[in-house]
Order: sequence, then C-alpha cells, then structure tokens
Amino acid sequence: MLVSPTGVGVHAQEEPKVLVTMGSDSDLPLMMKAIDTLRYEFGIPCLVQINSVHRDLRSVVQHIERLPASVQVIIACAGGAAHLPGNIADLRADLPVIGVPRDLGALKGIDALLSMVQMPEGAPVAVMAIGEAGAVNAAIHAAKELAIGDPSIKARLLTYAEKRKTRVQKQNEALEQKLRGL
Ligand code: RP5
Repeated sequence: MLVSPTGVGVHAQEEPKVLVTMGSDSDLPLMMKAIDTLRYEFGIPCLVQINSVHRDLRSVVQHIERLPASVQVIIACAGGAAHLPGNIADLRADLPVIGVPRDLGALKGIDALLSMVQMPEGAPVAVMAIGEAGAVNAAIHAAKELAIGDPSIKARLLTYAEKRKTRVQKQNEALEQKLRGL
C-alpha cells in the first residue's frame, strides 16, 4: 500500500522512495511512527508492506525482488527472533536496510535487537533503538540517506532540527515558573 503526503492507496500520487515493511500487522502501530515521520516531516512517500519470513517466506522473496525501482531505502521492523531485516539485506544487495526492533514478549525487544545487530559479515542492517524512538529514528535515517541526492529533503531535515531546538528553548523559558512552583 502506497502512503504519501497526499494520501493513501489510490489517493497517493507520488512514487515510493522508501519501503516500510514489518513481520505482522501487530507491528503497524509502532511503524506508524516511521510512516508519519516520513510523510509529514519530510514529505517522503513510502510503500507499506507486511512480509513474514516465518509464515510466508516465498512471498517475501517475490515482494522484495520486485520492489518498484523508485524505492531507495528499506525500513524493516520485527519482534522476537527478527530475521526479516537481515534476510532483506541479503535479497537486496543494492539497497540500505534499516532495522527497527519491536519491544515484544518475554525479552522485550532485546531478542529482536540482537538478531538484527549481530548479522554476520556481508548482509548489514543499520539497527535503530528498540521501540518508538527506533521507529522515528529509522525515518530520520532514511531521510538522511535520501538527502544525499535530494536538496529538498536536506532542507526539511534542517527544519526538523530547528523545531527540536525550539522545544529546548521553550522548556528553558518555562523553567523559571516551574522552579518557583516547586
Ligand atoms: C514477528 O512476530 C512480527 O514482526 C511481530 O513483531 C511478531 C509477532 O507477530 P504476531 O504474532 O503479532 O502476528 O514476525
């Protein structure tokens, strides 16, 4: 499904630059943080797809081998023994893969983090933090990779950074009142 700043599915006009994929639709609430950061902060259209390497490996291979040529970066989320990003890194030697470990189950994402970060030599995955920070950072990292060849994304990254600075300034302005009230 295509998701862009202009809409979803048939209402999305642009070609996808990023694939946002995940092992299950239970990962979607977490990955909406990445999708919304891509489309609203940076104006980047993405293809959103569920790909399960332990439930339907054959269709993962088909999907990943037949991505639109416009896709330049892949963000892949999984929880548990998270093979998805590493398998995609092997299937697509030509595209960077960013992994988002989901905080899930008994090990709360440590399992997914280690599965992604300990990829053997030759199939690299750029692994983000576990959970929501990781999902947002995956979108920012993807934008930085695209910005190498796209000045408009570079400009939006700088605007995003300015918004973060403004937040600190506002917190400092509110500090005196807060301290007086303690
Ligand atoms: C992984 O298994 C998915 O990425 C998800 O994080 C986890 C659990 O999936 P469901 O059982 O919720 O479908 O493949």
